[in-house]
Amino acid sequence: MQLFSSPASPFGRKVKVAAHELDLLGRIEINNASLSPIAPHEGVSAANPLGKIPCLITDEGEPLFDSRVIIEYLDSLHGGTSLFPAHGPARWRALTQQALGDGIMDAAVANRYETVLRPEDLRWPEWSQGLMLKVTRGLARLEEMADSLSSTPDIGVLTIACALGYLDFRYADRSWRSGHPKLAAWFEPFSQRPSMQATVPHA
Ligand code: GSF
Repeated sequence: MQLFSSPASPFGRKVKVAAHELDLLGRIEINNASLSPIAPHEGVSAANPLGKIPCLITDEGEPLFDSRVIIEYLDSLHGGTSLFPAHGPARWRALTQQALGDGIMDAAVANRYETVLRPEDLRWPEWSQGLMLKVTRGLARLEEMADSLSSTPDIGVLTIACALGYLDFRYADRSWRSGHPKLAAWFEPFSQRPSMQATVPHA
């Protein structure tokens, strides 16, 4: 399989962490693609018309996107313990945690485009503030639920961990740990997992 991703992509990291936890990393060749909404990557756009990473090309040549679909696919190949709780409240909780982590990453990535890519004279501070308010509120919710966050990986907590890792990478100045002590205490051991250590984002 081939995975279009980049070392900085939080959604790509999500897929890599999942692949690592599922012991499938050895079957995936990583194709690093540098791209942005204004600088698409030809190979990625050919596979995913949305022009986004991560995008997985299966051994059968089928392109799969986005991170949610790719991880479900990898999980289906695995056969062992699933990253997706099978049913009941645990399943809906994990999927909602995934949605929360994805949403924090979506807002943080969009704000990065707004504040780094967009020409300075076209920037709109209220838009940027609105995006970062989603991050702030998301962190507050995570702090409230920190006691119930699993210390073993499932689709929910691995997404949350990638979101927090992205804040460390791109928004270190915002020091998310301050004001979120329980969340920080949960993240500390989780971030030491080999899957997380092997995928620390970089430029
Ligand atoms: C989001 C992927 C995404 O925003 C998923 O895979 O779960 N819902 C999707 N990817 C970004 C890179 S990143 O920040 O991980 C991307 O490809 N941006 C380029 C663009 O044109 O938006």
